[in-house]
Amino acid sequence: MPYNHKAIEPKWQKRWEEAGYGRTTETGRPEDQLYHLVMFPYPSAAGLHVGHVESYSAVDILTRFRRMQGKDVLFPMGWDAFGLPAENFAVKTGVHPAVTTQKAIENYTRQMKSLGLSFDWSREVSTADPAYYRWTQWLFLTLYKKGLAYRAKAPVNWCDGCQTVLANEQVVDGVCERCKTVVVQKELEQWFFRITQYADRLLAGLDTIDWPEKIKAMQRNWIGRSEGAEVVFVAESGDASVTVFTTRPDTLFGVSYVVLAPEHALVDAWTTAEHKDEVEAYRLQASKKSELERTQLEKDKAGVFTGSFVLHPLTGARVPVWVSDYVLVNYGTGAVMGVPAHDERDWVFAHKYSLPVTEVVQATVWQNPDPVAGAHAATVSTSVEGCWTGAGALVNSGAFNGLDNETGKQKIVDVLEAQGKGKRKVNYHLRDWLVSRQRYWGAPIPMIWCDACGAQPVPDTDLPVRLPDDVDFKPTGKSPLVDSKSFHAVACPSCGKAARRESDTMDTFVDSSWYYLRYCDAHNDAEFADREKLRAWCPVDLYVGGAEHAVMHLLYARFFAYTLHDLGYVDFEEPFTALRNQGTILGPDGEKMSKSRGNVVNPDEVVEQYGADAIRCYEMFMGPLEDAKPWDTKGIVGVRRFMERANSLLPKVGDAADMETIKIVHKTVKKVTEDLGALKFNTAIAQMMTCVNAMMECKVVPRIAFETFVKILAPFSPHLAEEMWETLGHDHSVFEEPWPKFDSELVVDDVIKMPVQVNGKLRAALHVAKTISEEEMKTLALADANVTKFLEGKEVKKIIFIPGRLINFVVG
Ligand code: ANZ
Ligand code: ZN
Repeated sequence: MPYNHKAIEPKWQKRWEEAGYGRTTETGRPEDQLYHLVMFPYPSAAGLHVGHVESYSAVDILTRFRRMQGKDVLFPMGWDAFGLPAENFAVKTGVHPAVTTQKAIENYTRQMKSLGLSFDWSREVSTADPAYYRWTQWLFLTLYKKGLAYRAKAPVNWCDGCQTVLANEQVVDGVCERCKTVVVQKELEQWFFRITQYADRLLAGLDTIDWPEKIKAMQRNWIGRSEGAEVVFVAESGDASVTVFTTRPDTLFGVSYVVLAPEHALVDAWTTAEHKDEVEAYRLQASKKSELERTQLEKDKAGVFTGSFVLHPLTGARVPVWVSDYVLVNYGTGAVMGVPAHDERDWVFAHKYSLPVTEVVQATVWQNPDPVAGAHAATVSTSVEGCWTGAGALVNSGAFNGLDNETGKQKIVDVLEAQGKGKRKVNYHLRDWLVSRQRYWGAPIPMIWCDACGAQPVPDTDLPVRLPDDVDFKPTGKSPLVDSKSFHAVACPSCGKAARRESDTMDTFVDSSWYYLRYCDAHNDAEFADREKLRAWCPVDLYVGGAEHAVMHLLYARFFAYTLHDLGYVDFEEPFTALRNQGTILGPDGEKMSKSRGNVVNPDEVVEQYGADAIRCYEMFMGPLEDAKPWDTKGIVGVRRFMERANSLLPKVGDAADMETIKIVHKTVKKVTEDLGALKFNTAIAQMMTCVNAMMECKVVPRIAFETFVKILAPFSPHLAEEMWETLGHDHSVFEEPWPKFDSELVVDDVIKMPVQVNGKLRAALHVAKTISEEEMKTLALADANVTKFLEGKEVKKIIFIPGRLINFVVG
């Protein structure tokens, strides 16, 4: 029986809106309050895509289910509204980003409502709303006052495409994550957040949260904890020294040169007159390269000699000092000891410039007690032949000869520490978060520059610092705010003299690092959120979104939570207790959906043709939530047919004492309840399909069974379920019904096929009552010829009996 989704879906959406369905009741019973969050979208002109529908539907289903279980669930929605696409559109067309963004938000809202998503719209937030970014600015100032926000001149990532600096996290394989322009390094003064101060805790916290291992691994890798030592090389002249960072102090006796990064502070002082021109030319050339070009292994490792020498800390040998751009100034100490025999980059470099290569770690099989592992170790050599980066015994290393290199490493550092020539050191690859952007469509950084007083924070009472409208959007490499007269002229809050506002805006990741807090108390204009409300809802119980946010958003949000915790604003450190990533929905051709491929499925069209209930259920039925899966039009037709079949049962509902059907529904309740708890939507739907098929066989479908079925269908297919519920004669919403319980007696099959094993091998399978006792089962099994055949002449040592599952005879 087809049903008219175009009539019933808007009807129920209107009723829910009127009844305020989705609004939290704030029960005040923390044990009943849950916080379900989906990553809020950037409202783009393209509208929602099927990937949004996937994660939003999943969490909507779970939320409606928990509400029926009596929970008060916070399930909010908002807009990550600042950002470059709207600004770039303004550059092209002159249409103000606020206008474009507002239009997009309206479209997204319409689409979300058409899908029957039960967000608590009373808590909607937009990061571009001054009432919101006022608190983003307050957060900036709070970090600033605690020394966690600072301005510094540093080599930073510059994207010529976006005409702005980028955070390290926004540079992917050397190119701008957004526009793919190769990112270059520039020395610029910028604003940073001191995320590195939290490196250790951000690492340790990962062990306490229920997140996908893959995401945790990416964060660990990004934080990049690296254990090693700093080693001091004193200049030959004796009046200066350079410190290097190495993870391989065991290779100290293999050092044949020291390399400084071209930007290293010692380069000028240590370059002799004779080498000045060459070094200068080299530095200029290096400054034009991207970090990608500098770190690629295949690249020719070029460098220049400074003319100076340092002394080896243990042997006293003369070691030449070179400059090369394969050493990065902003990692470790910006200086490296070159060990060509055991480091691939050093190997290439040494061969190019004929520097000595001394083997100090010998990959010998004999010294490994396990010959197999030893042989294996010897085969996993390196991509550069002759260069051994693995383990082995120390040779050419004086008193340390013969030690395995791990032991040698510790002993060598012990000696360096004892002689004051080095110390153990842990480094992190994580860099401080660069948060200033030279763009318009973002939250202004609330600082004021005064010639007399220097950088001054905007007083809290003057927040928000609003974005002006009199700007030219054309990017010039400077913030468009620089030229807004109305914006930058301001009195210094300290001395009152004429000063100017900071004209950079904040990275939009700052906006999105704390939005989940604002939902707890979206309209508070005295605080970013009330402490009690934060306590009631946070941390987020379940967060669902795309895996592409593994390091940026998810790391920044964790950093903010840790800082707010330390500053006494929140009780928790980890913001998201559990995280799940939805898998990518591919086009019908199995490829990533893209405009150019023409394989994009537009959710609006699917809703129009098949209905919101059908797209929700179909996307959940496609496969496990976290898997990538291709769109299949036949699939959605099948899901729609399932709902029509369910609907077609209505006229058959009546009084019948049909235990078989009642049992199937109980089994379905059990399966759906358990599957929802585990976010296994696809198998829950499969069970409901089985249930409908069974009911199709009935002459009369017992009312009690059918009503129970409608209740469990409701979270998945809310409109149709409400309509069916009404047709069944109810005048209240099905969502006011408690989630059905199953009777455990009714979900067991009475007769099962119990396997009989002898020494774990299957020898028979007998139809028996599920509740059969061990004694009875033993008797039956021993009456089976195939079992006795295998027991003959043997002693039964033990009988393993798992009630309802199996019996196993262990014989000797
Ligand atoms: C000597 C050595 C011998 C090294 C050897 C490796 C193998 P991670 O794991 O990333 O911390 N290094 C140190 N600072 C660097 C910089 N600023 N730019 C480029 N390379 C730098 O790597 C640490 C290793 O990378 C250090 O250990 C150093 O080279 C190099 F057989 O020191 B090693
Ligand atoms: Zn860019």
